[in-house]
Amino acid sequence: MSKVGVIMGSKSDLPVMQDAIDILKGFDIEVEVDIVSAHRTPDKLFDYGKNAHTRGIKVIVAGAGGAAHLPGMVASLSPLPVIGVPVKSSNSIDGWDSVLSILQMPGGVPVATVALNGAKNAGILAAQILGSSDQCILDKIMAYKEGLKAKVIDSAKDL
Ligand code: RP5
Repeated sequence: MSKVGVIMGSKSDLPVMQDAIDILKGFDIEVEVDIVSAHRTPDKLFDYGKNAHTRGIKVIVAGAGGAAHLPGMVASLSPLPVIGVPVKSSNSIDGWDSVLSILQMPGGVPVATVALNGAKNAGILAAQILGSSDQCILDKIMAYKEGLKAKVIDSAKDL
């Protein structure tokens, strides 16, 4: 079965990254969660980036804050698509540091960057990537979108 790898630079990122884990599990997608620090565990980062695709992971969601090198470094090492989540962490100035560290990648090494603390959208995007070749996941995403639509229409009834 296809898996999504969710990694983060520190356990302190988990309250934000949990949104990606929850939405993926809601789509019944298997998630492998780990803490991989670009700066504190560089050897683990290299091992993860080089080997994630060999154990069924199809997409990587990587979150980090401040000098957020994890998503870009993983993207440089892995053939898999990488979705970056900028985290507003204790060492962020205002969050822009996290955003720009992940967003401004050089040509040839893409990281699909979501909004600050936007782990939920990262999870949905990872599911959509898997869904492009898996009808069962695609059906769940279409149902999810129908749910979004129904909520908006319901909310307008009370106005
Ligand atoms: C980054 O530094 C981590 O991704 C985290 O967002 C931030 C702070 O880490 P801790 O000092 O809380 O472990 O590398």
